[in-house]
Amino acid sequence: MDANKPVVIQRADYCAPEWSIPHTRLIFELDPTATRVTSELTLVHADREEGDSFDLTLQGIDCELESVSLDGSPMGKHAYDVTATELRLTNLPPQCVLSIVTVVNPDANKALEGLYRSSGNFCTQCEAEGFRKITYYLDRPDVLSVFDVEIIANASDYPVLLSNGNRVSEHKLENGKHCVKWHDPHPKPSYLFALVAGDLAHIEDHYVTASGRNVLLQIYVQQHNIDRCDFAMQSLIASMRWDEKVYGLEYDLDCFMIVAVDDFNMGAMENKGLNVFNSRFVLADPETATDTDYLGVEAVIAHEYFHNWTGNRITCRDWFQLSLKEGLTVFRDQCFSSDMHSASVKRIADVRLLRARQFPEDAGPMSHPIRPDSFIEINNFYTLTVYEKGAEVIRMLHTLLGAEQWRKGMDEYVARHDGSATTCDAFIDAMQSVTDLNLEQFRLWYSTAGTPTLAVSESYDSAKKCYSLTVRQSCPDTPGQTDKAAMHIPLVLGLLDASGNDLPIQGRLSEHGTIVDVTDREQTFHFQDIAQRPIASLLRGFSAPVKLNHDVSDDTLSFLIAHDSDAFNRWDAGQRLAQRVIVNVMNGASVITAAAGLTLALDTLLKDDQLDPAFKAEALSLPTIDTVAEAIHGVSYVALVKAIDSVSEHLAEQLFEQLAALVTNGRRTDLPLLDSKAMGLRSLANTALNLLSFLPVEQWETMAFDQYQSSTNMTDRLAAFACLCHTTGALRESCVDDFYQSAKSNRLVLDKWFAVQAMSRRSTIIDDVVALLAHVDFDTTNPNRLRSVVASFAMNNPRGFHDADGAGYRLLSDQVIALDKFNPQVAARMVSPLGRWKRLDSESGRLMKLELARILDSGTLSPDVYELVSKSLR
Ligand code: 0A1
Ligand code: ZN
Repeated sequence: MDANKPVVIQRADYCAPEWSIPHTRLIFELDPTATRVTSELTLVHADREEGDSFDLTLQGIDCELESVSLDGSPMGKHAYDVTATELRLTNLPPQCVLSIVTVVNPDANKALEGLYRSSGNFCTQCEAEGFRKITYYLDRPDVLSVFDVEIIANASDYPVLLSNGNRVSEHKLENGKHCVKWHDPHPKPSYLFALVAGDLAHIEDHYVTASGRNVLLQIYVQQHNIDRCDFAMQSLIASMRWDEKVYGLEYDLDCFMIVAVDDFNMGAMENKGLNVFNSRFVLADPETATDTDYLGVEAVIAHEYFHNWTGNRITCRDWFQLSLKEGLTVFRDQCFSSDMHSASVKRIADVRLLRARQFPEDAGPMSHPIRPDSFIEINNFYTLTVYEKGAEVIRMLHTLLGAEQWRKGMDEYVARHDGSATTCDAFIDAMQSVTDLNLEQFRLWYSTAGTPTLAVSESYDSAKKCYSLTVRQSCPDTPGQTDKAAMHIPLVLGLLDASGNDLPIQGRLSEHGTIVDVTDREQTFHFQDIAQRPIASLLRGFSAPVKLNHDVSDDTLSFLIAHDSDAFNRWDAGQRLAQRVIVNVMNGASVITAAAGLTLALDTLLKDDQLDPAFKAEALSLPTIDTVAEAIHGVSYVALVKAIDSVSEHLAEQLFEQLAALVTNGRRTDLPLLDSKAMGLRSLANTALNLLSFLPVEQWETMAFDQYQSSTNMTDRLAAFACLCHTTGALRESCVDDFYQSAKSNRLVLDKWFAVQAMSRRSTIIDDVVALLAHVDFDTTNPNRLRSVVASFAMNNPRGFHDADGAGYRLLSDQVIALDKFNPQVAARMVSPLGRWKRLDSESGRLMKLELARILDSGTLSPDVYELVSKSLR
């Protein structure tokens, strides 16, 4: 595509498809460099009563067209027109069968979209528009078809041949080949198609659904990973049970298969009945996976499984509606994880991610509503906004409706739309039909970009015993949107008396407190019969994805840290206090005075035996550099990093005894590895170790090294290794070698080896990263390996990335330029750290902008990278 003439797709231009494809038959003759795909489409025109000949345009890219036949007769080349992206046919009868033969080259496919090979096995990735790289098709989500698939391949190289739905038959062919047939009875769009073929091992289990269907569950992996799948299987079974219990939603095929592949652009893919996963979200055992990895496996397995209803049975009408399935499914997987573990710790983790990554996205050049209005490349819109803010919007609906109405609304949504492709508006319509609340204003969340701010002021009239809160909402301008209308924001709150008890207040109750409906630009809410001036706990449970401006004293924050009955707000008060301390130190305050209150609050928290250790770990973790940076215009990362280092060092000094005790004997080895208490204690001990690592090295190095050597699980081992990676000297070098020796036979562990080094605080970090990029085990064509170095550095190592002379920016842009030549999707995902130049101090901003310009001038760019870079430069 010509980078200067991008095609912009507009949501408003949506037209229903003229043709439907009630049936699709596919035959794959697999070959690494020349796979023949025969596609037989049964086509029906919507106006079949009104005419006898119609045009048809199918999408197809990078597939060599061998032949086309209509109702069994070969069509001459003059009868159709092939362009780089389309196959155009004219004069078709209103009902016909079109057979198309294409040849594709899986081995040449390094974009990992369409049909490709990973570790010698064939697999596909079709969302969003990858099916067109396999054959010509109406490659859009609102064309639903019943698929029959035949896979033919050499039986010794590819004994396992999988596709969607139920297995129909398998038979031997000549020349050592075999053929397996699959039938998927559920009509689906092309993006949910999948094929996998290879020499794979599997584990299996069974699940009997509530209505008695016996489902065969299989997880396919490369032979050497067969002992690392059990946790994924347990997670799948737990997800199936949860969806039945919480939503009454059952599985609908005779088998459910998961395949782990090493080369995958994203996390995983919900193809009907045949989920394909990045191996990092399937494989887990104590020697190779951290606690965070285990939680990731469980959450992603659940996410993809839940898509079976929210995504597959009910899919999106067009790609602008992506949040219809993604926001809803993320919300569902978040609820699942909070039911499986600590709800407050899960909520804290989700909000951390939102603040550190989605808020900057919403304030940057790519800011878009959860339902975007236009795009150049849809792959660029699989964003934190569509997924995570989308989930927050669903969570607000859940809060507003309450659990009971929410479930009714979901039942209604399923009843109305099962088996079809629909819209975000239709989802809200279903919810509206079960509630008396008016959801009209709430719909603005779907069309408004940017993070709203709630500015709150309070007053108390002791004579009238009336407490008043004045709330002003505003939303910053974002590209193409100014003067935004006020939104409906559920502000959940509690009022505390001087001993920290919740005062009774009138109003609708939610799980976390009383719901106040903020709907105007400015509104005052009065609370009567409040006997004493209360302390307000606002936005409990983070009831809306907004920034809260509530100017309270440090003492009030300390009070909330100690007393708030809402665990999330207890944590958040600590984060607000820490953020204040960091900013004050950055602006010249002495750390001793600035951090006194925070130190005391943390000291008290750590000594509280009643508190969940996992929660303590969250409280002890300072806000990330990017989260603090987000609040400062013209931020100097160099100054900010200095302030954070000095606050961290001070806290480590002050809390040394407690922190060291946590590291040396704060764990429980008598409990099962995944026991939540054991996990919480590990998290706390390792957070403590990380804080200690800000002290001079002689004060903690031995502790870390002992932990590295004696640990029996990857969580503790990696945490110690990560700390040692910040240092220089012999101990570090020996650990780097030792870890490498034990990691080199396992890709996922080797990724960690790369990642922790790319995230180190060493002053030589740029050279370190350059060396990692030159390492024999570095491989740019493997997205996980690439991310373990490049994304770890550019997204998780702000102190290295924002190197004062711009070397970090240059390093990233070099990678983007090189990667864009063969994997545009992943290249584009690396661009976002460069989009923040307007928020930086002028010199850093200038250097960053230069790199964006350099990418733009580097030659022909993919639409993916072109869209992000050109929008970032505006
Ligand atoms: N639908 C998947 C995410 C996904 C999206 C695009 C992909 O390739 C471009 C792959 C996966 C999910 O939400 O899990
Ligand atoms: Zn998803």
